[in-house]
Amino acid sequence: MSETESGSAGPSTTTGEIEAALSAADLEWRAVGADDDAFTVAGVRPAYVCAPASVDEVAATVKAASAAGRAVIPRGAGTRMSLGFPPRAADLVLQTTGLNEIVEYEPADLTVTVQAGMTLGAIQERLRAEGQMLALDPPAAETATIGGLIAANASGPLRLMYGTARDIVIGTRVVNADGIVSKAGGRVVKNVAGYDLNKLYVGSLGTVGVIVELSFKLHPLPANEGMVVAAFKTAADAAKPIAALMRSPLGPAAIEVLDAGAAASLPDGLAVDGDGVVLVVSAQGFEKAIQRQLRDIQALCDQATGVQSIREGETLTSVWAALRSYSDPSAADLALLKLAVPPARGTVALATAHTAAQEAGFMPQTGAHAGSGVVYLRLQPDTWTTGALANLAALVTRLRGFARGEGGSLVLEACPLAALQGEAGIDPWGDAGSGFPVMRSLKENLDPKGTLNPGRFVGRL
Ligand SMILES: Cc1cc2nc3c(=O)[nH]c(=O)nc-3n(C[C@H](O)[C@H](O)[C@@H](O)COP(=O)(O)OP(=O)(O)OC[C@H]3O[C@@H](n4cnc5c(N)ncnc54)[C@H](O)[C@@H]3O)c2cc1C
Repeated sequence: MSETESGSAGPSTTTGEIEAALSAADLEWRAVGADDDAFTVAGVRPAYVCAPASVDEVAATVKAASAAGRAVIPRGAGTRMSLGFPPRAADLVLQTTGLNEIVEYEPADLTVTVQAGMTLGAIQERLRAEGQMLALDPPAAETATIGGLIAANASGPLRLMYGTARDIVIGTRVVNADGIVSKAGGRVVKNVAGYDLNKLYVGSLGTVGVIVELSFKLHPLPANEGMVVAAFKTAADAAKPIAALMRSPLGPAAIEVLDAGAAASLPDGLAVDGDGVVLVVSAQGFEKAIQRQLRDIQALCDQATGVQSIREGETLTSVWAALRSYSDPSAADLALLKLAVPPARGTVALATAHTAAQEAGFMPQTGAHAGSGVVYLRLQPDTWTTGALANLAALVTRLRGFARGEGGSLVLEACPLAALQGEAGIDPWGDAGSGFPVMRSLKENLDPKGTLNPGRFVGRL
């Protein structure tokens, strides 16, 4: 694999080998022009783009690229392509959007198998007709492909109730780095013999295989929903009802906390200022159970400066939009830091991130899936000056130290390209710890030529 063009703005190869290999396999592709940045991956412009229309074509494409010793960048809708280091090489972008069909749907079995290029929005629409859903609610759900979401292990507020992708993926069909198609799991809920490779592919960032098909277990759509929205003077005040909720048998669907910056996108009348936070608790299920939950949750919020229950559809929709937007990585010139800490420390992590960001000169927007211990910090200064980039680097180091001290981690999920380069030189992933030699060995064995997304992942795998 050529590394000469690493981080360059131009095409990473100009040789004809890959053209010859793709043409020999009777595949369609196009060269990327010098002024075409639509497919640029973290500053590296690919030489070619193709959009295979079948699993066989994906396999033939990867095989051809591998034979030519060229790098393949899998791409869905492109909503999370900024995640990770710039690739060492990006010869061919392989778009999965041509794989957009439901392969098999059995409502009675509560399972579905879909092609990886379908959008989550299109999948949900089909399932909704049968009163069912795929229990994943990441940002950009309407436009993101299911393959990309699973490769990035994206999730949202409902992870508290349903878990994340690893809990609902039951089968994965993958084109491996040599172009061979392989399958893990299948269409029944208990079906894995040997290592559970499904778990490996989830969150592997397309570095060990191109996901072409996925099977999921499904959930019924909740019959009804209500929310309690409560304002508190500080995150510490909100921590008390959260701890009581987590110990209770109430089983809320989501427990979210937003600082003043993130709460600004809530509907009118729900915002706070200064160090105030808004706690949002969602209750889903049967009507009587919801009424009971809302009453009990409100009672737990006795320290709140304001509390209300929301049952009305339009306001619920607006609150959900705000809850999904604070972790959306797709805005331009955004730095998005994701901290993971034990759930009981979620509000402490939120307050720590908020204060540290202010001290670094930023106006933070901070939101937390507090019941899961996941905190997102959004920073969008007017311009990313050299000073702002240096402040970001120092902030990442400081908060990574904090998260590690809590037994957790920090990942930089989005940032301006300059933050990964030059003096700022931020590592978006951080130290993978003692498991890293095993990860490296896996990558070397599954992708010995470095064909798939080379250099993007943890430790530049
Ligand atoms: C070195 C390292 C250590 C980590 N340690 C922890 C930890 O101890 N605890 C923890 O909760 N989280 C940790 N993370 C964060 C990582 O986000 C989780 O492991 C992740 O798998 C679970 O978070 P999530 O479900 O919210 O996924 P998300 O945050 O939505 O996804 C991020 C994870 O998915 C993968 N990924 C990211 N972007 C893409 C993409 N575009 N395509 C394919 N894959 C992608 C990566 O594997 C990354 O780890 C760590 C990440 C790294 C890199």
